[in-house]
Amino acid sequence: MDHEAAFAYAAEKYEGLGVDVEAVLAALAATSLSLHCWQADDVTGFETAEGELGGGLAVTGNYPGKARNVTELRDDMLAALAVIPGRHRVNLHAMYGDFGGRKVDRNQIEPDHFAGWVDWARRHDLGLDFNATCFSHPLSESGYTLASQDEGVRGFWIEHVRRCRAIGAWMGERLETPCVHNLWIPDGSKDTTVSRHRHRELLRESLNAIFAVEHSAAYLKDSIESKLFGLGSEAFVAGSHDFYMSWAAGRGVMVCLDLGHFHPTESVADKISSLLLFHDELLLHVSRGVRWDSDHVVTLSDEVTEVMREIVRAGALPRVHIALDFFDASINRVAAYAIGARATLKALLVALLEPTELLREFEVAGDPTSRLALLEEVKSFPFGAVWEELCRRHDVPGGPGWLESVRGYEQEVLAKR
Ligand code: RNT
Ligand code: ZN
Repeated sequence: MDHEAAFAYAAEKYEGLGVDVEAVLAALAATSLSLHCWQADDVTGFETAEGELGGGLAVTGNYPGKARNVTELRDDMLAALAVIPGRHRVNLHAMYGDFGGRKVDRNQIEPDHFAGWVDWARRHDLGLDFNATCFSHPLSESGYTLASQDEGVRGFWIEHVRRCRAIGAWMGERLETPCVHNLWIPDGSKDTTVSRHRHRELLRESLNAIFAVEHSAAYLKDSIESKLFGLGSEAFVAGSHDFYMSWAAGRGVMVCLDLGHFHPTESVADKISSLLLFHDELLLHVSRGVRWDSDHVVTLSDEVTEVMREIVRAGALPRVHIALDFFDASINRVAAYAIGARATLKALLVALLEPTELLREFEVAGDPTSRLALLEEVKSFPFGAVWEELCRRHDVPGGPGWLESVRGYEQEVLAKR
């Protein structure tokens, strides 16, 4: 069967259940992922001092072709974007500034250091998102930054994050699309601390000081990201989910749900409907933990699909920002982007193709038998043909053919590094 016939068959099946396939394709095309720059260089960044990756983050693998500078990293991201259907955004970390070989400490960064990124983003019609970098630095080695008991250390990081938010707002204004600034800090302790309350009190003070500076919501959207534990912060993490959820509520600041930052049996999908009732918007870090917060490349899993379903069922797709967060150095890094981004979009497609209205009718009519039967049946519906149609409309290979283009780039560019 050729693609046209396969798509027509698929569309007919979904439409038979009341799903508007054209509307689904339009909703997908209107959704941008935020592609994280740090997969291309194993979370290294472009600062002059060769800092070790810290903050409990670890990248394993030594696949050849890691991006070594800003030009290589941009080229790699474009190579990835070329095989991802739709229009997307790029997510930067403060340590990826264009510092021109000069030592610029984190409390000295300026919009100018990101002017090259803004020009590049404009040329390629990409939005930019931003992150303060509160790890891989001598002043984060104690394990504490914004929750530190040392006033000097805390002051340094408050200044850094303030500058990052200002840079984000500047990017949003320049590119005429609000920049999502996400704040994640590594703060915590390897072993039992008797100062949980004190550290969290200090973190609250730091956040109050940072967010006392207002930026226009048209340019900047703020988010704070919790975590459960990290390497070296197994016993205590100051920025827990409870802490940030409480701090953010009513303040117009989003919480970020990273799929790797919860207990392995905890459902992140189940959090969505609650959070959406008390927060205007949400940020997702789509990641894949394998036994722990391992940041594996995202795949089309039940977990990711269920998160997408909960967003779609709540009618909240425009209120949720979808960013990717993984780093794998054991496979081709450009392919890693493509695999993770395509899987995330496929999960969203599956969610959008759900015959939710019909399922709700069964539910309201008190017919859980039909509800379960239909939920099971649609699992084997031909969503692949709709995916291929999406790719065709965006001039991107629908099937495994995308890998040929990435392999070509590997031969021409990556292998020569
Ligand atoms: C760390 C957080 C955070 C980082 C990036 C590099 O556990 O997930 O989002 O991965 O900021
Ligand atoms: Zn994250």
